[in-house]
Amino acid sequence: MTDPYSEISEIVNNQNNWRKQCINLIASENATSPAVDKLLVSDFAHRYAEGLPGHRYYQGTKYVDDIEIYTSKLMAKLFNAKFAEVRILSGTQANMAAYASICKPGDTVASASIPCGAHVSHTRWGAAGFMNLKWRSLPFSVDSFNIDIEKASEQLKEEKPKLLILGASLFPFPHPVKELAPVVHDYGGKVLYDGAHVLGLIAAGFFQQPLKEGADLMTASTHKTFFGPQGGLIVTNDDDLFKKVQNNVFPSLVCNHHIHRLPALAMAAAEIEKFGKQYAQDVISNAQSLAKAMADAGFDVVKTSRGFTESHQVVVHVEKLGGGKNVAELCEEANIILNKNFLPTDKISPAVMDNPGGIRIGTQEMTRYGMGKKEMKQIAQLLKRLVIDKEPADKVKTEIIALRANFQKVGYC
Ligand code: DSN
Repeated sequence: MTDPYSEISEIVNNQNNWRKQCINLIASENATSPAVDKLLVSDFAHRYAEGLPGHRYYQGTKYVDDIEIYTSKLMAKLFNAKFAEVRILSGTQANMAAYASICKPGDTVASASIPCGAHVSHTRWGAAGFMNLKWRSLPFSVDSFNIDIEKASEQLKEEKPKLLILGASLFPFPHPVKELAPVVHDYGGKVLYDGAHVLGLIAAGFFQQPLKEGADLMTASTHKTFFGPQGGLIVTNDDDLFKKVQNNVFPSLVCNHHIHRLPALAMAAAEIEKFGKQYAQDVISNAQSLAKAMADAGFDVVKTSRGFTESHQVVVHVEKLGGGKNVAELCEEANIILNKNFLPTDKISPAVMDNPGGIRIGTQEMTRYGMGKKEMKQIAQLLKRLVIDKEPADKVKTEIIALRANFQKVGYC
């Protein structure tokens, strides 16, 4: 290596420059504001502060205490919760802290299956299985694209899983928290809501209010519809549960909680507090516009009696267009970034594992860059020309770069 700084910078610049020319429709990402970016780099990045404010195992932590208290209070306030745990580093880790606070090895958890939207950490293939929890999948209705309330109630009453996990990664419609929480509470179980995808919408008062509807705690990541730095979150109103969560976060799951995230997270929370309502409204209405425009253009978009979507997500069947893998790769060639996704109708086999039947699209990042209904229609047309009409990717890419060039500034801040 002759000049490591230049070589490393070149890779970073390649990423920055390329992504400025892309339309990013990955549903689990977002862009941070200049203020959040600026606050992410500070002396906090070099420090340790094991323990809790006022009870640390290190000296030199008085300002860590200040920022941790400030951030926790703001996050709790945003979700009308008594407590917020902000030291956890990711959504999966947040789920692990929740599982450890409620379950013992060998206990059963129940969630949707992965094709029906669950995050892998809810299941036997991810954190739940890793922690020696048994996993049961919940019945799902393809028609309502949601957990089947009646059948799930019966199953929960019969099997009495210690923990019901609601919330999802493929998540166009609110989950039945208020319908299923009483069933689980009746036999002494607990309800966890994984709000990673829809956290920004929930904070703004949209989609659903899981704690109010009966969830015992909500876990999340902080960088999807909630446009903060990458990290995790747990909120609850339950004193005992919160103490357990805190004790599981440290010393079990996190020693160094990457303190430099916290000022950036607090800033993002302040932005959500001020601009979140308008942002969430725009994200959802953009998702609905994009879904309709794609359906009008000939795509097989998931639609129920409630419409196409009530979140940032649009779900599309692409089995007849080459499958999720091929469609996602073709889109990437033209600078549209989205992901292949299992769908509830997929019959799992090695071929489907590689090339599932769907794609998942999210409008939260392009909304933050200022795109609206007009641009959603343009994106639907560009997708049609690329995926249905099979126009050359290079030709479509030129138009995508031109469209994106007009939307470079992060808004709602
Ligand atoms: N993998 C993320 C998603 O795309 O849903 C969540 O962790």
